[in-house]
Amino acid sequence: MKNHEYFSLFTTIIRDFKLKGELTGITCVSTGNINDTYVVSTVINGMEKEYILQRVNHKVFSNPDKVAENVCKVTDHVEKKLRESGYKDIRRRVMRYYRKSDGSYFHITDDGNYWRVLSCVYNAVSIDFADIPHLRAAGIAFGEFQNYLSDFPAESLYETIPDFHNTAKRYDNLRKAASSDAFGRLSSVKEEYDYLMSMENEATLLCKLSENGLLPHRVVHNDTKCNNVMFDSVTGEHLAVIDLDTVMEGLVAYDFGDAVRFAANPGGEDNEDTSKIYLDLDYYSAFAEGFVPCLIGKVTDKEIETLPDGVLAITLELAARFLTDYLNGDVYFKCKRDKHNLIRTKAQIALAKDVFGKMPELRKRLSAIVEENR
Ligand code: GN1
Ligand code: MG
Repeated sequence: MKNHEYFSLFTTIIRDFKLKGELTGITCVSTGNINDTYVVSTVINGMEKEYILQRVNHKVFSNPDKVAENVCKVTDHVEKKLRESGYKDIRRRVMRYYRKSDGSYFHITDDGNYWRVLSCVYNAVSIDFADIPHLRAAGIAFGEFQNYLSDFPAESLYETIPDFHNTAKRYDNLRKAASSDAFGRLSSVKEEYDYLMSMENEATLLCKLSENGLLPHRVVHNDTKCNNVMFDSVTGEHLAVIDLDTVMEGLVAYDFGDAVRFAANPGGEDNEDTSKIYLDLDYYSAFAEGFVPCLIGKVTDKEIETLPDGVLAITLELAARFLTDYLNGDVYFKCKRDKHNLIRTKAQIALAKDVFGKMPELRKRLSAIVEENR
């Protein structure tokens, strides 16, 4: 779409939601791989107010209304917990969905796209490459989020993406994509495919422990990239946890693992130069120092002990998902470069190899944090 088309669409959406003020500016947030996100500015009586406008990818989230219901149940619950804890500035600590006057959550365009409006946390930033203080704060944000949801009725949540972090199923999907090889790409990715297959036991370890009743399922965030935490732009303090579309039952180790996978790799998730990719142990420690103390006494010892396994499992799982999408012809993740899914696969594999070599150190550092906080 051209600029003036966005302007006209967003003006229509703002009117549809009966938001006050005139649209004055649009900024695209280009980091997401699934939904399309924009920050829009409006002005009313000389005062500026920002909102998030987001197109929900309804191929990935096939039931957007159910996603909205989930998110609202979760944000209501978190809000209640924040109030009970005596927080004052609630609007900065939890994001909200706007509803239309008929109660619905979406502006649906003639071409069938679902647009929603979310509150914008003021005087706050989201950070793709967090430094150590921000990472520690992100750890606390996701740890507290976990605690707020510890008594949330899991059965009331709709499964927005079935088997989202079922690594065994993700591996099955990879095998299926390889056996049909619909785009003739398998021969060029044999090395990556073989490596992932050789790591299947490590990747599925936590799923097996869970199947055997050794790790409980809890309501977790499921997409704990540090850019899903808003930070105060001046103090760096953590504010709202955002991107709640995948809040579902899952394993705590995957929330821990995904946060570390994303934030403790200074090379970034899709760096073509894999020599830049590694797990920075101090970044790992910083996140763990924020996250783990929130969990102690609230989750089982086995859950704590297996947190490092989550880093390896989720990195392998994401590599498998990227490679599956590459073999399937790039239908799921947005591709912003040629062979983007293959580049992402290689980056995640490079990271998984480094994580694998550092597992003893990850366990050692975790034990030290646990000892200090018991
Ligand atoms: C997707 O769109 P984004 O960045 O919030 C994906 C996550 C991946 C992530 C990798 C619904 O999240 O699972 O970890 O890309 N979300 C979905 O960057 O598949
Ligand atoms: Mg997300």
